[in-house]
Amino acid sequence: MSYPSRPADLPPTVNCPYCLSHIDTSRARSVIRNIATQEVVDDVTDAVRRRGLLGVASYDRGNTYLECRREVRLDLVQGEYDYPGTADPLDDMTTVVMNRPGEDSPTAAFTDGIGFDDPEEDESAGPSPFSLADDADEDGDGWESTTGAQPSPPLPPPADENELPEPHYIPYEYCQVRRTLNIGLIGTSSSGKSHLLAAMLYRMQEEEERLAELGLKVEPFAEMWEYYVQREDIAGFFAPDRRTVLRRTSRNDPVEFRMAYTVTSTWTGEETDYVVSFFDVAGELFLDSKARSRLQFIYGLDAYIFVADGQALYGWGGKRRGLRHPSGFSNVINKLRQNERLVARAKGKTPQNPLPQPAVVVLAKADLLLAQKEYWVSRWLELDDDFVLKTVDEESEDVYVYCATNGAREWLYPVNAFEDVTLHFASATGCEEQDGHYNKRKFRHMRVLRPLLSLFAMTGLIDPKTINHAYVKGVREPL
Ligand SMILES: Nc1nc2c(ncn2[C@@H]2O[C@H](COP(=O)(O)OP(=O)(O)OP(=O)(O)O)[C@@H](O)[C@H]2O)c(=O)[nH]1
Ligand SMILES: [Mg+2]
Ligand SMILES: [Zn+2]
Repeated sequence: MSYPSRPADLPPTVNCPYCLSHIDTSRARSVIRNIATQEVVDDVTDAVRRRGLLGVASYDRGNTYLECRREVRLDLVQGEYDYPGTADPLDDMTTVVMNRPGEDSPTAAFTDGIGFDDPEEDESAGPSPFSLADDADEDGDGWESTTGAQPSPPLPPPADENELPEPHYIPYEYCQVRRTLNIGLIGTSSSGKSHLLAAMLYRMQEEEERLAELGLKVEPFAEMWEYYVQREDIAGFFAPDRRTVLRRTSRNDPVEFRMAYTVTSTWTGEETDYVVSFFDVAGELFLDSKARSRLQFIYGLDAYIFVADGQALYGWGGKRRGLRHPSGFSNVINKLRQNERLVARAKGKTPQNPLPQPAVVVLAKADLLLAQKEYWVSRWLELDDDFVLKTVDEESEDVYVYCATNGAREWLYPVNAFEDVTLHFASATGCEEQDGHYNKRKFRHMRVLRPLLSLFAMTGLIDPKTINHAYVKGVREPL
């Protein structure tokens, strides 16, 4: 018996959100995975080619994946595996200080890079005086450490630490949707990405009615929510009688979106379905020159959440005195710009400057600043205003001033780099952890939905006028 060469319920090609290749669906395998162990437990390629996803038992449809492996990729997109090494601009706009544990004064100053008000780097003007020399990127891999430190070359780590797993797997149902909104959390180790994401996802579940008022219907994508809350640490974080700390994200965790929603947007009068997915990887990857293959997904994101670590601010005497460690924002932004230039050049177009996607900067762990009664923070953080979106610009201005006057200009780098950006104070927990737990009485999610709703407005999932902005074109049009 001969079967159609590809599943009838998939287009001829599908974009892999992880390596950004185009997959030939007539050659790719379809498999069932055990979500807990992530092992492939069955091959359903034939069944899927005969009947599409209907060929799979209903209880397994949410566990069906399309396999992205080298042989089924129609192209290696620009930047994959053969990324040309180009020097990054020396981009640190903030004096970053490193403390020894227990100290509250700087022991070493890092870079003191370009002034904040400097114009955008001008490609046509040749290398910026702030650019690193071409040979600064010694391993030629296109990633440069922001610290300027020159450690002796370490032994090569095991391949799986840096490489995107080969093959990797895309949820089958994700391949069927036409519109996707891939959102990435960007920020260094321990900045609070995973806690912020968990709090956001939890609040999304809770706020069905108020989301509906904004014209949104939100449903977990496939069985993802069930699996997400089954994770031991997530369950402990959400349980009111436990409130345990989330585990740190391992650099070996699969680069797959953590959670996704099917979001139906209705404010235009028509119903438009999107799959909104969230990428949350180990922050150390953003500062690691070896991890570029694992980080390939950043070039395919439609929107960015920059997570600034409120705990990184040091000193207090009416004013903060800088950052303990770099945020990693500028590394990522420089990579995105570099990619934008390469892709534009390949297509004979002018690179888009600023970058076309929308972004938010979240000053996370802001509860720590509230505890110090810092005026700019306390003005906002205790408001229950997730859905009062008309004040987003006002808040953005305050966050901007706060960062600019407290030694955290580095956190403002996305403001110039992206087409549209809003800035927010938020706290995922409302209090600090102690011995792996949060104080159950103090624990609360503070304003975590607001940045996400602002992104939804900038991307047109809700009416951009709710935040008095225009629609940002960066979101990918369906194929
Ligand atoms: N006070 C306070 N602490 C927080 C908050 N969110 C996270 N933290 C703490 O920050 C630490 C790191 O949080 P994570 O969410 O794991 O950070 P991450 O950015 O995901 O880190 P990696 O996975 O290593 O990249 C944890 O010890 C948390 O207790 C917050 O809203 N307030
Ligand atoms: Mg994490
Ligand atoms: Zn892939």
